[in-house]
Amino acid sequence: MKGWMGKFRALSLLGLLALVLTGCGRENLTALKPKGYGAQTSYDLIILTTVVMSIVLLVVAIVYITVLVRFRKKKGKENFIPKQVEGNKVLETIWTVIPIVLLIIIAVPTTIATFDLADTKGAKDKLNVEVTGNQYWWHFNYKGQEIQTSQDLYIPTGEKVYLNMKSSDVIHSFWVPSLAGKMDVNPENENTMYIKADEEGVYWGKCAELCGPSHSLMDFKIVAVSPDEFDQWVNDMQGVDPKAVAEGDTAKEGQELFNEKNCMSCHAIGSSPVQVGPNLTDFGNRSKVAGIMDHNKENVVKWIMDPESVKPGNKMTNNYPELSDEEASKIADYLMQLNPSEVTLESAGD
Ligand code: HEC
Ligand SMILES: [Cu+2]
Repeated sequence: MKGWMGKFRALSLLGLLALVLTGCGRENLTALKPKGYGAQTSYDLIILTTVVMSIVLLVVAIVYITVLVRFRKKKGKENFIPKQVEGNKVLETIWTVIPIVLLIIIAVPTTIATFDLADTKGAKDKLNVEVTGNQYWWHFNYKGQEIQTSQDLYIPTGEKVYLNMKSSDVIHSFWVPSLAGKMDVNPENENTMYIKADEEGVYWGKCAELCGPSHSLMDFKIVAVSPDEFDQWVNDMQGVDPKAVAEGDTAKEGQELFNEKNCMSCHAIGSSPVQVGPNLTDFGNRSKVAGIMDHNKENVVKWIMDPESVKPGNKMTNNYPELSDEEASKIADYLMQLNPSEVTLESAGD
């Protein structure tokens, strides 16, 4: 392919790619369909700046094309020089003042939104959750509630929920595009933010800071349920007896194996603060295994037998005794039974 045809081809391919990629994204993983206060605020700013910039683009394009057409070299007028307007006070004033006005139109709402979204003064008598980012999963500790959980963060709709965020290892970034902007999660200092969901639903979250080989697999969910359902969920979670004996022979054996095989040194069931690995109190209620695989027994067994093949570099690999398929299957039976609440991702509409 030579000359302009080659360029044309590359260009049309690029255009096609752009078209196809705009189709990417999930309903509950996009900043362009805001479902919460922070995301709505950011979205409004995106629209405002896009409108202002489009007007600027349009005006500049019109002026540019007009000048190009009107003042180009014409036949018979090769030596014609248009009137010179250098130093024209009116023009200079116009193109100094208009950009200033446009910048003010953008800056004022942006500054107000920035302070508003960082305002955590109201945190005291609201729901506070301590969020910990870990390679490659998220932990949630409901302050003063004796509830610890991982992977899925349940919140009531219509309320600001305040997050105090830290990392146990490297820098991560907490991002639920449909609900709020990103927040870095650092090992040294605590960052704070709040989230507020308008509607019930399951909102997908991602780690947005490269944190290791399984960074792109560090997914989590925000499960927004009605305030009543949330109260019920809190009750159910607080009522969990970590020592309750599993139902059914295999699950019972699985429970014993879970205790024998060192799983407990990293995974807590109940409100114990151990968090080397995800808290499994409501593991049976989750929609994913390890945050990414479909939630079924087969995948639980797969994870227990070979976590490395699912999430390279995770901290569970090689840190527990070897298990047979049968043992893993029994443990999976036990873990799938850990479903303390009727309030689940399904009741939030997932
Ligand atoms: C050295 C600590 C450690 C030990 C011991 C350990 N795990 Fe894990 N486990 C982890 C970590 C860390 C993760 C999270 C991995 C990730 O997502 O990056 C995990 C994840 C899991 C998950 C997925 C949890 C979820 O929320 O989806 C299951 C299930 C699990 N482990 C079961 C077990 C079982 C069963 C045993 C015992 C045979 C065990 N683990 C032993 C650290 C450990
Ligand atoms: Cu991360």
